[in-house]
Amino acid sequence: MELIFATHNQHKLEEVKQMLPQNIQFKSLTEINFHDEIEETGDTFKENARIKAQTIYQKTGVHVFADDSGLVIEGLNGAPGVYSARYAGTGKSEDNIAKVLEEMKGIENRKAYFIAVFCLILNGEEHFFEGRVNGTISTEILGADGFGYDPIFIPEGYTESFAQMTAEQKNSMSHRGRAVEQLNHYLTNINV
Ligand code: ITT
Repeated sequence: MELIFATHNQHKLEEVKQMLPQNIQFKSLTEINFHDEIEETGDTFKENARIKAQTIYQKTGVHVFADDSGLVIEGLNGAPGVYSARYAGTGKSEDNIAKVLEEMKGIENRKAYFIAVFCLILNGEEHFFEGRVNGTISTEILGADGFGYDPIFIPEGYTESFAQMTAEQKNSMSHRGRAVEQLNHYLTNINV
């Protein structure tokens, strides 16, 4: 079966590749030679996941899935949310992190969660899978691994940030890990 992962984010690609079993393989957008930006005009993770998956499905007619994800911070009324990738406006993770730490100054409630919504289009039909992980926002940068907001997110029950964990550790509890688990379960059960 041919399956495309509709993302331009190499980190997502690597994480999902590590998590999906060998028998489920996918092609990246680079491999299918698709380099255009897909405009994320939705107000929700679900809508944006659908937009990305549908854009590639309309172009190729091939089975496809997309991941829309982000960090939701209680004390910032849900920001950066669907704007996580472009929060500081530069597209750079360091700037996004700096903006969050700045805006969190003086805010006591540091609770947050990461969410990933996957949209799978299989035989033209849409299926959605969602994963979440609760945690808190640290007061400083912790660790250098991972990507995005990993250096400031400490998952519940731990003292290390995602950027201080191994990829396996992060994947075992992350929002994306949980969404991939469901995707895998679905694909395995329908025997593709
Ligand atoms: P694609 O749309 O091409 O998949 P993107 O990076 O633009 O790539 P999103 O629109 O879903 O993806 O934005 C997700 C952003 O949320 C991402 O750029 C990070 O800043 C953040 N994010 C998502 N998952 C994360 C994770 O596991 N660790 C750290 N930050 C994460």
